[in-house]
Amino acid sequence: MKLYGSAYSGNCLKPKWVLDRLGVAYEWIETDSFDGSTRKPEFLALNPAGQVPVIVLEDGRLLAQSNAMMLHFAEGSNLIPTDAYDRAKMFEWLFWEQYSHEPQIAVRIARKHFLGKRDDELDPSLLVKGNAALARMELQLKQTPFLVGGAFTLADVALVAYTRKAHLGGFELKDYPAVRRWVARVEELLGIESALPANG
Ligand SMILES: N[C@@H](CCC(=O)N[C@@H](CS)C(=O)NCC(=O)O)C(=O)O
Repeated sequence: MKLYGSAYSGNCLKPKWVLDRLGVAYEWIETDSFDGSTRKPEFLALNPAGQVPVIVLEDGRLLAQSNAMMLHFAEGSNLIPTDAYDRAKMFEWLFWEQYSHEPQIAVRIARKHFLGKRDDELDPSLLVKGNAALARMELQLKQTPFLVGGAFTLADVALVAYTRKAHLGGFELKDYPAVRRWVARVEELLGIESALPANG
């Protein structure tokens, strides 16, 4: 399998982490989403949306969208709850991540950290809505060790991707202690280096 992604993109790391955890072999093809690579005809033939991540499966079929990719790879594993309600709660977090978390937190990280925009050049609602998303997670993680109760699921993989780097977007994780502890817990389970700032 060939996984096209950028090592700087949380969306791309999500399916990578799942494949690594499940011990599935694949080739990583580093693809920059800022330098025009995802607009080239050969890339658009893989994903007409012009976005990474996208994967070419062993039989040549294509799959894009980080959460769809994770769900495909994790089918039948303990990253997806078997209980129907818990599975639906996992989906609740996955859909929420794409609508209420990633568009604020990942976008602010991209504009501030990667594109070097000053705070006064950024849409002020990104900070407000991003903090609201972190507060929503804090509320849950004060009560349970993972987003879907006691089990580590794809909801945690999806949401840790940008939460662990939220400080690069100007968010203060020290204001969300339960989220901060959860990030460390999930990073350890994924076997990845801590991205949390020492004091932030
Ligand atoms: N909802 C998509 C978002 C993918 C996405 O936004 N990819 C970015 C990199 S993180 C990209 O390729 N951007 C280039 C573009 O949109 O032109 C997913 O979860 O896979």
